[in-house]
Amino acid sequence: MNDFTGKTGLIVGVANKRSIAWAIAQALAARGARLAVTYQGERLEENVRELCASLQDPLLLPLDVTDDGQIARVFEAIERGFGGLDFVVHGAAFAPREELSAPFVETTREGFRLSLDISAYSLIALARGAAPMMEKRGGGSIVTLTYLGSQRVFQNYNVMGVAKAALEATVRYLAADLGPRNIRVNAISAGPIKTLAASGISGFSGILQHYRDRAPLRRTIETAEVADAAVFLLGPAGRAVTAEVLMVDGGFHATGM
Ligand code: NAD
Ligand code: 0WE
Repeated sequence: MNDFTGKTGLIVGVANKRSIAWAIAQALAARGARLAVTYQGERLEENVRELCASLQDPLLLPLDVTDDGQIARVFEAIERGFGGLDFVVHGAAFAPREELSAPFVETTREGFRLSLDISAYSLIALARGAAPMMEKRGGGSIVTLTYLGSQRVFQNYNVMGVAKAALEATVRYLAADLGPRNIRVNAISAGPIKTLAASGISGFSGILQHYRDRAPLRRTIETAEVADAAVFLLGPAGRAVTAEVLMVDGGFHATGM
């Protein structure tokens, strides 16, 4: 059920070994998948190159998701290198640091634009690039990463919450659009994990402790647990699941008082 031998995938959102997208890449590679892994700019290239040394014949490609030219070149390289594509993992998110500390009402037009461009629009652009190659393979599966801050207010998550709400709606609209071509689109809503994207967010250890105290499982989650959910959604076990937001948060989302 969870065999990815002969399958090829695109992984976007690896910054370092703690990245959720990296845990997903490892889980897929361990099951036989061949991967194209992208890095955002030269600053991260060396890091990602070292990680990918452990993969079987990876394609390493630069990708800033705000750049349509780079997106086009990624799919050209995959067509040339792999001759097809079965899945995409989207783990790119960004909001300017100030937007995650100032009061939400102070959200700037440019901060809003950039946050939604990188964190939500990019899924549409990647799905459009991937769809023709997936269709040739008889279908495909796309997974993105989201957070409960899309549905509930978390102090300081601010415009990222708005971006994740847009991302989750994008999942549903893409699923409806691409479903007839047997391309599935889903999101995993992960509980908080101390990754690069979480570092420097003031009060993050307090958020982790709140989940330990309140989540039904009384603990936080690990990247490997998100990866197992991704393996399900990307592989044949998830073949009837699309337009879904799968909560992988120890049950925190269900708690009230
Ligand atoms: P991370 O910092 O390892 O990953 C974020 C990635 O986004 C980085 O690889 C970064 O290079 C990439 N990125 C940012 N701007 C980009 C751009 N313009 N072009 C291309 N890539 C760009 O942190 P992570 O926690 O692994 O985050 C991955 C995803 O998981 C994000 O969507 C995040 O919102 C989501 N998520 C994280 C948590 C958490 O607590 N860590 C919880 C739920 C969801
Ligand atoms: O999606 C995220 C964080 C994404 C993120 C992180 C940063 C930090 C560095 C986006 N943009 C930036 N910009 C930077 O300059 N998470 C789900 C993790 C997270 O971030 C929070 C959280 C949680 C959880 C911010 C405030 C409150 C809770």
